[in-house]
Amino acid sequence: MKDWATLTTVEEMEAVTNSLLENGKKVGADTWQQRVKNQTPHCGFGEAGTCCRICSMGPCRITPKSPRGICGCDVHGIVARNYLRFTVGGTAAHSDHGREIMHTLHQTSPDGNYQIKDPEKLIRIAKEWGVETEGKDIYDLAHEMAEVGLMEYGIPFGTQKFAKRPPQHTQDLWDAAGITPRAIDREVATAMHMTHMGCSSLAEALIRQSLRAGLSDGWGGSMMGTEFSDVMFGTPKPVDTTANIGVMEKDMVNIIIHGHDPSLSEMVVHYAQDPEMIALAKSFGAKGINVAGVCCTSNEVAMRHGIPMAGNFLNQENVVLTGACEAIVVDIQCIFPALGPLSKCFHTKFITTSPIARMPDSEFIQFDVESAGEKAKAIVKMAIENYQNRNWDLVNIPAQKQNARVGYSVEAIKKVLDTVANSQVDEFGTTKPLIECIHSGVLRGAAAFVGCNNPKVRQDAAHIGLMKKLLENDVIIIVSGCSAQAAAKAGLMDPEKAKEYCGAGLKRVCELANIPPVLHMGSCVDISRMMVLASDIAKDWGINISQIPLVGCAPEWMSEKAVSIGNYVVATGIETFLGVDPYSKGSSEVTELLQGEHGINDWVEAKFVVDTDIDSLGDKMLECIEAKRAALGI
Ligand code: MSK
Repeated sequence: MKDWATLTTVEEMEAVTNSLLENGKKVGADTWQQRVKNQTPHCGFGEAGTCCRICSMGPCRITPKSPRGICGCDVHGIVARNYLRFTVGGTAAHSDHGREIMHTLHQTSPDGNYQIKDPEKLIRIAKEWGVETEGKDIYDLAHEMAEVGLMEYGIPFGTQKFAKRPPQHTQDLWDAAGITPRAIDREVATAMHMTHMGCSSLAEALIRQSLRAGLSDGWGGSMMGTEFSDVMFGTPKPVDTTANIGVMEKDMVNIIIHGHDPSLSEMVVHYAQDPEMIALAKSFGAKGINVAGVCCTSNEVAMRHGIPMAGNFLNQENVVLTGACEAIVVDIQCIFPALGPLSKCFHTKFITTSPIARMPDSEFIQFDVESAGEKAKAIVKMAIENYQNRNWDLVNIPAQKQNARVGYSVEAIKKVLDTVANSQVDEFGTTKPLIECIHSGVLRGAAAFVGCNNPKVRQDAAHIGLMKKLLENDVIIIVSGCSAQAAAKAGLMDPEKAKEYCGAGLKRVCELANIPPVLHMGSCVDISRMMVLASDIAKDWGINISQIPLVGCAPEWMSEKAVSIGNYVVATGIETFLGVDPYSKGSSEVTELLQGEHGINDWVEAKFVVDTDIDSLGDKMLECIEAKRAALGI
């Protein structure tokens, strides 16, 4: 096995960050590294989940001397209520993103700002939902589907349409556990009602609702967000790009897009390629316009257009610290409010665009479907005009960059693998070649990496370290969110370099299929793609999802969305490994429910494994994969 000679190490990335922090010191910039120090140590009650401030009799904090809150709720009820509220914050955010996508779909038109780029996918989903497609204009169908999809948020009776996608066995488990998701908004409202003062304090019921709300996200709001983004912006196919801070260009106007909703970023990308805008940039002395991304917006446009990825969650301040960022344009979620004051230390324009994410010290340009083109053009123009305000003494773009091949939607994964196995493939391919590789032991299994960075974990070290361990052991990796960017920055998505770090079986598969061993499946909303892939593998193999040698992992997660994701991944039957505790350790009962053999494991055939020792977490992931292989007799 080669050493990390051709990859970028965490140490090298840290050295680059340190040089950027030095840049920041020159202008008195405040950064998260300093704020973490200011905030440490964290509140022990908060970390254990044992503080309740749901009503105004408290806040109540549980200790051995005061084992119940003023209302009499015990520690298990308090921790479980906090856990459920933590979950539905994420469910609401993800699903509201999906709702916005459905509203955009409703306003698509052949000559408007948004069109239908994948009509076949729209028709496929319409048939799945029982919507008549024959003889319909594709835009009429899109509008009808948008209305049907929007009803999923508030439908008064029945359950979610996409909840019919997984194998029957999974659906039966959900029904038996009483967690099949109903209307998305209802699951969020029910959770808020259950956790209101004087309602549920039974941990088991609260955890059950956490799973149900999570499922309404993963097999509801997020899934619609993904599927209909593909319909409007195109289903991703493999495309080459670059990653890490070195994607910023010294002599170009740098526009950084950050957030989640592709409706904004697609438009910014479009206008940055407009010859009129490029000519304008040149008139200001720049060589052109360079758009690069941060966080999941970056994943969206990298997957569909090969737009370079400047970094993940904890790199968002780094792009400003280069002194070469003309504008950082954000939409929703995972945006540091710190970007406002930080931008003011440089010439950078911090542009917020969504009423959902309003921030001080930003320029607010409200983005909407009708005026999207006009607004995006104005934003690009604003960035170009700002190029002349750069302080060249502060420009520091470290030369760290790796090649990455991204764009592995479920459709793309099936097609690329099936093309290797069969000269004749049907339209979309199947998962059978992947199953054969796992069955024969050429691949030991698969791991789905998701989630964020968290200053509690050395940035990217857990993502990259765990991936390296699994690759060496012939475990293929699918990845999304900021985990994907960690891999890309390191070079693990470079098909040439990364295969050298794999075991012999995985290396052979990568060579035959011409793929990297870490397959980029998209943004955090796109974890729904992973659910579809797992579901298709189970159906093609004729086993249950929980039997597949497949594990989920979020080693550096931090957001409420990640908790919602964790709930739906585990409820789908995939054992899920976490490197950060979800504020549940204060209750033995909740810990047992989430992590024990006879809690949620009895309901959905999977559970959480929490271990902050990352090496030990990796060992447990490999053990889990091998145990599943042994149980299958392979
Ligand atoms: S952006 S939720 S830090 S993955 Fe989706 Fe990254 Fe986590 Fe936000």
